[in-house]
Amino acid sequence: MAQNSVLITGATAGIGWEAAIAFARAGYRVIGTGRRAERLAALQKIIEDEGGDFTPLSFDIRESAQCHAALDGLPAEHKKVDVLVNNAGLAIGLAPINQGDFEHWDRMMETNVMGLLYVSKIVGGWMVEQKSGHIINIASVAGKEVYPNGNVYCATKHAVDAITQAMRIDLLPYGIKVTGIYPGMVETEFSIVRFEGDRERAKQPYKGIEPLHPQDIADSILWAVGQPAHVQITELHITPAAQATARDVRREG
Ligand code: NDP
Ligand code: 8X3
Repeated sequence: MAQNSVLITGATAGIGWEAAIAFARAGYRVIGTGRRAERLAALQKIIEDEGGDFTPLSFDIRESAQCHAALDGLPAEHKKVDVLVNNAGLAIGLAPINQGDFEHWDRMMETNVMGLLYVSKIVGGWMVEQKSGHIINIASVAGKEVYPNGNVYCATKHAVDAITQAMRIDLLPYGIKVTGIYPGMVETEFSIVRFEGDRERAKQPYKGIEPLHPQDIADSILWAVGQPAHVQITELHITPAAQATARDVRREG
């Protein structure tokens, strides 16, 4: 029987990294993307040392030409993708709308929305041809709620939510499942990126709570993908036990 395969965007860190390892351990052939080629090489070594199969694909998801060149250039056997995990994304900055930074806004819009669309069109096109597949979009609690100073990041994740719902309709005729995952706080490089390398500030959101670990989200993705053929998980909302909404968090101490 042919080996199942998964393509995960943003596999160089956090949720994508853990998902790549989890899928490889579950026997999937993994294609992992991200800009940092050296991280992809390190991930490849970890997976191959465990006997898994990993293909690194380094490109900037904001650039449609790079998405095309990297993905179109894959050998035909790698274009049989059973699962696409649209995970690459970021928040940059946390400022009221009147103080926002245009460059930050561009980066979030281009990565979280346009990048996801470019990859979905290309890989979704392969799935349409094969009349099967499962697309997992990593949205966020910020895709259902807004919070102070989260304006544009929340807008991008609301867009991911809308795209997820729309894809589920458009891809229905082809037997392609679409799942949206809406995590609360997960401790990854996310806050380090948001606060532009300020590691002390990046620790603040997780002070006094046990946040989600990226493995928790990886496990949830695997669980959604592992359902029987007739079952589609449409949405998974996952928060730390200490978080009720984007703004309601119970902190110890
Ligand atoms: P990390 O910062 O740890 O990982 C982000 C990943 O996205 C990296 O692999 C990074 O790769 C990739 N990425 C970012 N920009 C680009 C780009 N221009 N081109 C290609 N790849 C890119 O964060 P998380 O693991 O936490 O985030 C993963 C997803 O989960 C994001 O969509 C995020 O919005 C979402 N999320 C995160 C939550 C959290 O609390 N952490 C909660 C809810 C959702 P590289 O830099 O090498 O290009
Ligand atoms: C990341 C979670 O609450 O920092 O999507 O926006 S949050």
